[in-house]
Amino acid sequence: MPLRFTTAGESHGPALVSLLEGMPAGVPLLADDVNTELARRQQGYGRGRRMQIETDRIEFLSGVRAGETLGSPISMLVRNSDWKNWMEIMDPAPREADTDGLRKRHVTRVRPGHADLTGLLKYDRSDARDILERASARETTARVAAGAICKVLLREVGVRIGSHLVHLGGIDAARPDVLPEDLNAASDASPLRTLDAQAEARMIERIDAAKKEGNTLGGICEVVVTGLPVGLGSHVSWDTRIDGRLGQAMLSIPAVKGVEVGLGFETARRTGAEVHDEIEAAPGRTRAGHVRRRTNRAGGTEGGMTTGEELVIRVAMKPISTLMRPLGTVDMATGQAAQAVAERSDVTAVPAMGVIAESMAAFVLANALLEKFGGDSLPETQRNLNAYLARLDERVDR
Ligand code: EPS
Repeated sequence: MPLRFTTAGESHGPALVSLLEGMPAGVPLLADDVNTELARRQQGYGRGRRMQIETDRIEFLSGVRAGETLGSPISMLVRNSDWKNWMEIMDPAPREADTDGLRKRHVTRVRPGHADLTGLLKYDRSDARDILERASARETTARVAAGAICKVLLREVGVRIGSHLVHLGGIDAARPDVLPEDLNAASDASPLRTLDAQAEARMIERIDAAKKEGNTLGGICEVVVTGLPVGLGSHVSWDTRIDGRLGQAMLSIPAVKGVEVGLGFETARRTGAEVHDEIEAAPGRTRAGHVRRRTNRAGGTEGGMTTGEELVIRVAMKPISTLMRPLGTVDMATGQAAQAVAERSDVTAVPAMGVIAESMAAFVLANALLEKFGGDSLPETQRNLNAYLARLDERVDR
């Protein structure tokens, strides 16, 4: 894997860390390129109070100098403003025993659907805070930071990633046949990141009602990538297939339960003639190999490789598992039936999930790009890509 990233940090600890290795030198990079993406992730109607406390911003700790990447590991720090309210609870120093005050804050009434219970059993802990602090979707801040840099690399080679929300809590948004040229400019203008204003109004009512009920809502976002060259990923082995790699990345996002590429599950219901995209010559479409699919039901991949058509992925998120009107559970301290803990949370975070899905897609695609074209500097990567594109051009000139 030419590109790797890892994250560290607890939700109410001092900070989050994002470490990205393998980015070529010479990629123009400003803190603002990352901060803009972090701010996008913090948006969305239905978020809780925590998003008013935090204004996520990175500090580069390494890997960037004078506005360009150096080719060395890029590390970024995002401080948690809320930490000051959690310093005693999150203190790493050893303590003899928890005070009564601290013990009262133990999480033992584990939430159905959350990592609380399984994590507590697996890691042999008595306070589920030891699990939930890391299971928290706060971690996705650090993913978006790494993904933002991958997006810059992709932008430099003509690839753009956007997303929009297509479903929330039982309400579908209409998807326009032709998406706006700048997808994110259009979707970010909506409080739910959807392109259907009528559906948006109904979704907002649905969120308000769920909030009153102490309930939560899930939904679906669509990620769209344009400008990809044909041939990222490979058919040759299970773990080189681009759709498999995208699927893994998407399913690793907290609360994501399903991923579709193109028509996805619908392909299973149709005949072959209704599924496969007919191919026609299209001189000038270099990145697709001078052909066009008349339709794009495949969603931009065939044989585990990008086709050069738009990549279209749909990502489904379940409702958040912290309900203000809690579900029944077992208190793991006493073994008695109980109501689950109701920690402050969001009614829905589906709009934010779209931004996280973009970031994960950016990482997978940047990785596949560097795998195919390599390069220790951005100009070298670009030269290698251009040589490949020139070869695709030669094939039509024959
Ligand atoms: C989260 C619970 C809430 C969310 C949080 C994810 O945080 P808190 O417990 O501090 O109120 O706001 O999301 C973020 C902090 C974030 O940055 O997205 C959870 O339990 O997963």
